[in-house]
Amino acid sequence: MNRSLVRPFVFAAIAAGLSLPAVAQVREFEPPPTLVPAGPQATAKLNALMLAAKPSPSEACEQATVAVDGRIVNVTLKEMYADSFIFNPATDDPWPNHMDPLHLRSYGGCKQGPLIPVYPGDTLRVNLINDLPKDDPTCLPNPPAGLALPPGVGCFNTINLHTHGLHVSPSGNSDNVLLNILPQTQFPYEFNIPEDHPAGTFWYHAHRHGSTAVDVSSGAAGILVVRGNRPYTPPTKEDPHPIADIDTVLHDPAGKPLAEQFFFFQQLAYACFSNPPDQVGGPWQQLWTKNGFYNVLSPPTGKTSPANSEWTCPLPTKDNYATPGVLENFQLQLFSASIWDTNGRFTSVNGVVQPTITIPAGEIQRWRFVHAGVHDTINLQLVRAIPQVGSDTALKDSSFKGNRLEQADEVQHECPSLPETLVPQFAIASDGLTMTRIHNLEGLNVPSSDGANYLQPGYRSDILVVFPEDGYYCLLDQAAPQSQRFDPSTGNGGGSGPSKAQLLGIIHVVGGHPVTGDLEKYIEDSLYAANPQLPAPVRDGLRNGDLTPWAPFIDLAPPERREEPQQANFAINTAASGSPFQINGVSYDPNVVNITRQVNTTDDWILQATGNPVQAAEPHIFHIHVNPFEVIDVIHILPDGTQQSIYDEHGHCTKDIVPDSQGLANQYCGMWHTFRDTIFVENNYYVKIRTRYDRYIGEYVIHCHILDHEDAGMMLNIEIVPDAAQPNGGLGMPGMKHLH
Ligand SMILES: [Cu+2]
Repeated sequence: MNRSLVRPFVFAAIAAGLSLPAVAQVREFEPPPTLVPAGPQATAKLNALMLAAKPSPSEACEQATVAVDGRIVNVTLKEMYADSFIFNPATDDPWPNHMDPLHLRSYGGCKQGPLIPVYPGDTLRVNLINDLPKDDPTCLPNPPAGLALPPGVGCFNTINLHTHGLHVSPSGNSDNVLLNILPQTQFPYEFNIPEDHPAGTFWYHAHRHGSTAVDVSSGAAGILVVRGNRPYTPPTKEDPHPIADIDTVLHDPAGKPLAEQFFFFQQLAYACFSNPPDQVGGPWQQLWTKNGFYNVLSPPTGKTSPANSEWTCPLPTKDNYATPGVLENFQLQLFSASIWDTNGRFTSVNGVVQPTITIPAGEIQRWRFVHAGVHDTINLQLVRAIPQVGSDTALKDSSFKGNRLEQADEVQHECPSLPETLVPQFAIASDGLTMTRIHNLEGLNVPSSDGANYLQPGYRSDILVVFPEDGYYCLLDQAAPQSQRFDPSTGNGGGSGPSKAQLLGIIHVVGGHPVTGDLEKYIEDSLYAANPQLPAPVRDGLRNGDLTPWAPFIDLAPPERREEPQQANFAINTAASGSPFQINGVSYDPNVVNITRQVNTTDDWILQATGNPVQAAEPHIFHIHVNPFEVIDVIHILPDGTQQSIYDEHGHCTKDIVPDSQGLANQYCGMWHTFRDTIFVENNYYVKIRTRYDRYIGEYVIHCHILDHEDAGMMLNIEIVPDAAQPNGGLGMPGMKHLH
C-alpha cells in the first residue's frame, strides 16, 4: 500500500514525548498567510500589494512566493499534503493542548492558501505545482469499495485552479476549470485582469470535477483581492460611468486606509481513520466516532448510529490504529446534508478555531468575509456579550468547553442574540462587488435593518463595523430553526444551518474611544468628513449610505431578444438512471455543451430547486463563472401555487415575509437588484436573475456551490460564442473546434 498515505510524524511525535506546539488558552486571531517575496527584490508595487501583510501565522508553513515585474504578478503556488494542528475543544480530546494533528491537501502548506493581491490591469501568473502523490486510490478504475465513490467523484490528487468571481477569460490557461493538472506536474496559469475590473474580495480554489469538494474542504483555497486606487471622476458623454473604487474613500481624515481584516471561514471536515495502511481495501474505510466506527455500512439515520455521531481522534497506539485528521472518504466525510452539524467540527477563521481578535473601540474597520466551506450555511452575527457575574471567564480565556453542540448553551448564555445586543454590520459589497448603497445587516428583528448576513458557500461579504465600547463581543454563526434545516429523519426540509449557535470568534474591544448614538450615522459622517476632495453630491451620498457613484454595476438593461428566460432547475432526482444530482434533468458530462449563448448579449434566468420525488427538494446554490448577475426578483411559491414577490416596491422584504420563520426568504432581503456571482436557491421559490455575457468567449460552467453536489453531477457546461447565427455552433469556420 502507498506509504505516502501513512503519517510518520504522528508516531514520531509520540515517540519524542509529544513535543507538540504549546498553545496559550487564548488563540490569537491570525491574518491569512501571505505570499513570500521571491528573492531580495522589494519594489514599491510589491509593498503596496502586500498592504495587508502582517507577520506570518504562528505555524510554519511553506507558503507561496511572489515576484512583481511591472504589471505582472508572478506567484508560485504548490498544492501539497501539509501537516498542521487545529484546536479541538471537545472535553475528551486526548491530544496535548487539544491540538488535533492534520494531514490535508492545501495550497502552499498552510490550512488555507496565501492571500493573493492584484490591481486591475495586472497580469496574474500562477505557476501551479501539483505536488500530490501519483498513487491515488480514488483514481483507480475500480476504487476500493469502502470509499463508495458516487459516479464522477474521485481522482482527489488531480487538480486545477479557479478564480472565483473574477471577470477573466475562461479559456486556455486562464480561469479554465475543464483542465486536469495531474499529480507531479505543473501548469503555468495566466489571468489577464482587465483594466476595468472592479476592485473587491474574491477567492481562488481547486475546481477539478470529482475532487473539488475534497480539495476545498481540505484547504486548497485562498483569498484573492483586487485592490482599487481609482478615485471618483465625474461622468462624461464618452464615459457615463467611469470606474471608481470605494477603496479610495475608506480612509481616515489623515488619509490612512481603514484597518481591514480578512475572515476566511473554512469547514475542514477532517476525521481520523482506524484502518492500518496495509488493510485490504485501503486505509480510508472507517473513521473514529463517539458511537464506534463509522463506515459505509453504518445506518444513515438514528441517534446511536456512528453516521450521526461526533468524530474523535484518539492517540494512536500499537494496538489502536489511528491516522491524523485527513479528508480521504468523500462518502463518509462530505456527502450528507447533516454531517457538518453532527460531526462536532468547528468552522475555523483563517485556520484557527475560535480566535480572539483585539481591536479598539470606536475604530471603523473594513471586514472582508469569505465563506470557503463546501456545504453549510453561516448566519453571521456580531453580538455584545452580557457580562455574567463571575462567569465571563469563558470569553476572556476562550475556554468554552466541549464540542460545538455541548458548548452551545454556554455560548447562548454569554452571547444572547437580542435586538439590544446585536451589533450592526454595514455591508458595502456583496460577492466582492460594491453595492449601490450601504445595507444594515443587523438582524431580521431590528426595524432599521435590511436583513441578516447569511453566507452560503462561495459568498463574500464586505462590511464596515465599529464596536461602541470596551468589552467582549461574539462572532456567531447563529442557529437555524428546524424549519430551515434539512431533516435527516425524513430527508425533507431546506438549508444546512447549524442546529445550535456556534461561536466562531471572540472580539475583545479595549482602548480607543467609546461611541454613543447611531453607529450608521457615525460611520457615514466619518466617511463624509474624511473626503472633502469629493464633489458635493458624491460626498453627500456618503453621508446617506449612497454608493451609486462607486458601484461598478448599477442596473442591467433587459435582454435585447424576446425569448423565454434561461433555466437552471436543480434537482436531486432519485428516479434517474445515472447520477441523481442534476441541473435541467441531466448530470454533468464534461464532453457535452449544455447551453450555448452569444457574447455581449443579456439573458434573464430563472433558478429553482425541485426534487423527484418532490419531497426530496432541498435548496441548492447557483454559481456561474466569469460574469456576475443582477438579482431581479425572488418569488415565493405559496402552498396553493400562488406566486408572490418577497419585495415591496422599494425593494425591501414585505412585512408578511420578514417574520416568516417557515421560509428562507429572509436570506434574500438585502439582495434586491444587487450584483453577485453566487446565490442560494430555496425550494418553493423562483430566483430571477439577469446576466450579460460580457467580453469573453469560451466554455465554462454553472453549478451548485454545495461542492459535493457539484462533484456528484450538479454542473453544466455553458459555451459563449462570437455569433450564434454562424455555422459550427456560432464559432464560424468548421474545424476550429471539436464537435460535440
Ligand atoms: Cu446542490
